[in-house]
Amino acid sequence: EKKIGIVEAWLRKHRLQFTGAIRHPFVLSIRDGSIDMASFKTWLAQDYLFVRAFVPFVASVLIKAWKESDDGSDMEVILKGMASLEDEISWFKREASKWDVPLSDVAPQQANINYCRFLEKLMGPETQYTEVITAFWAIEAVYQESFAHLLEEGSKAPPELKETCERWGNEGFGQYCQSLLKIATRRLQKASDHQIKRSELALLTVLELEVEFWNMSRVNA
Ligand code: HMH
Repeated sequence: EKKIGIVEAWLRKHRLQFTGAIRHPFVLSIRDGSIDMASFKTWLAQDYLFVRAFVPFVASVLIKAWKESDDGSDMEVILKGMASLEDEISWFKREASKWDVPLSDVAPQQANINYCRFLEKLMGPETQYTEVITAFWAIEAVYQESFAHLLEEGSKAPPELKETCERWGNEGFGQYCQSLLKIATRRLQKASDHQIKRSELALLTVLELEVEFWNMSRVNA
């Protein structure tokens, strides 16, 4: 079995699911400028809760890298990503106060609860590094691909959402995603068929959960 470029092969195989996650109507509504700000506020509050739950998930990936990785530089990539979440949480708080979104009374919606439950499963000791690093890359890559599209030519994204688009669409974040992809690809090359299968399933689960997460903001518009 040829295992080189396995993630790229999966993205080709699951192209519809991937496109569904990175070209969601919510994201496209930002791009064409038709976005309803109530939807944006819902997304903002829910994503704040998600990112808070994402911190312990990334911490668990870091621990697995330390215990299971054959390459010491993995830990540095993950640590950098984890450190940037501190700034991200501050940004959510600033952005929420700008839009008068009270973060203290936000209750997680079902799609958010489901996503966080999946993260918790990945955090467990029974889930191996190869699978979690693949899921980690996928989670970051969906946001990177989604928001980078809003910075590209032809985007009519409202100026007040430019900062949001740049947060995940910027080139540095893109390079960070490439680093995660490189780690995942390296691990998958050495993985058992069982781990490969599980990692592919984790990717598909992330894509579904991301679509549900975007859907959340539209339902409450
Ligand atoms: C739902 N997926 C979701 N929120 C995020 N902030 C990211 C991915 C990227 O970290």
